[in-house]
Amino acid sequence: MSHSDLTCVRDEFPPDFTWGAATAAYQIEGATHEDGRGESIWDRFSHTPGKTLNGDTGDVACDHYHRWSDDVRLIRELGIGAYRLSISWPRILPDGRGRVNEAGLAFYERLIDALLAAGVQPWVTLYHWDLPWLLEERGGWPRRHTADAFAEFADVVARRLGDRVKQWITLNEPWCSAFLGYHTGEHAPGRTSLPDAVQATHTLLRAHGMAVPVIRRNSPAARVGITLNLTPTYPATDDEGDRAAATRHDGYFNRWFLDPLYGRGYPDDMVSLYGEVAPVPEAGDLDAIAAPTDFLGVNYYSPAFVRDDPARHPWRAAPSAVPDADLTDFGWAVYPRGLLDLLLRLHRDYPTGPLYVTENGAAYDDAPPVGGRVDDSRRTTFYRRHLTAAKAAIEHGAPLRGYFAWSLLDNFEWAFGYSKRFGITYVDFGTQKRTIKDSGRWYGRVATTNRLY
Ligand code: IFM
Repeated sequence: MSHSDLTCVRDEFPPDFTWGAATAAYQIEGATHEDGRGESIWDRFSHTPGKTLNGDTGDVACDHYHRWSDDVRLIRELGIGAYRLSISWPRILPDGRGRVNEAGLAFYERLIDALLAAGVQPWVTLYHWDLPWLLEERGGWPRRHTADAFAEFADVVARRLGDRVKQWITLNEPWCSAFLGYHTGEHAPGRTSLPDAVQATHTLLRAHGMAVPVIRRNSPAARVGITLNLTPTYPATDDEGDRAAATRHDGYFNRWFLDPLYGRGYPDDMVSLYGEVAPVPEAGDLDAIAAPTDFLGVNYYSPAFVRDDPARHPWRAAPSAVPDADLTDFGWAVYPRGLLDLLLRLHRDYPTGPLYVTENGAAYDDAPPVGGRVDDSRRTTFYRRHLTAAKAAIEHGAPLRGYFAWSLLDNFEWAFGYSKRFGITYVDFGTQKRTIKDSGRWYGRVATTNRLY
């Protein structure tokens, strides 16, 4: 297929295509000390000097905990039929396990009921990075028992919401939880240990696999999946060294998660590279991880073009410029072709079942509203180009069934605080006023008419 194929796809999407927007609890809710919520690793991390830009925290964020009904109205106004949210673990189990906080469950129950009443399908992610702090104190994700705690959390939530929520995502982007949280230390809990990070991947995958049957038991009509941040990886040149570096980089970001999820165990090349820090699965672990799922969630932002550099970790290759790519204000290369390649590769190499793009979007430094409008044409172009790639993937056979814009709202962008705006809705963090951006109006039109403009 040539690059020009991206310009000649038909503009209509399949009739039952899911159109949504996504958020995550810590990034929007605020109210971190209210109604019995416990502390999470992100509360602790963001309150540690030097860990986030400008010392920003999620204490208030978009104040969604208080403004949720306005936000449901906003989703309705946009015209999108699905909303992906995450559940704050410490709001439900303030100590990580044991004591259940009824007020936390009641909050999500109200929200889900309001979404359903508005005709919006809730897509619920159980873990989007806010591990209860007490579990981190007991060893966090590198320790096996954290997977048991997650299964307990999944049970409590699915028991309460399982009659109404039909789409469940166990984990969001376990690569980030493990490697940014425990190896580079850029994310909470901020540890810098490779062995911890690699062990964390194993516990996270076990946690996913243990939660799948728990959710099914409590929510028999539900569909259950996992969301991965997948990085299509290309060698910078055709040089053998660069090609081998790209294979390792793909192993580190992609195959390390995909292979065990689809029953192949950890990839041998990566197990050898990790050497003595590679996890040693116990009996039953790999079967549990490979629990059959109903869909795969794919978060795509940018590709990796890489070259060999023996001075670096052998698996994390040196980055190289992405050819002919504009950059977002985050400095991420805009490369829609990567989404097409990724979806086709998943379809070719793994028995994923239906695919959903559960996040895709761009950070641009939007100016505040003028006359009730936010002119963010670069973001609209970003979405149009990526949706064209998504449509091309469908036409080439990829079982893509839905797409979620990241994000419904400008929000707390982790270590970058409030400096990066990903929203299709502008949030004035001083007044909490929401203004649908031009990209949001455009996306809403696409969602309601099921075609590209
Ligand atoms: O904001 C994040 C989100 O929480 C997880 N995926 C990537 C987004 C943009 O960085």
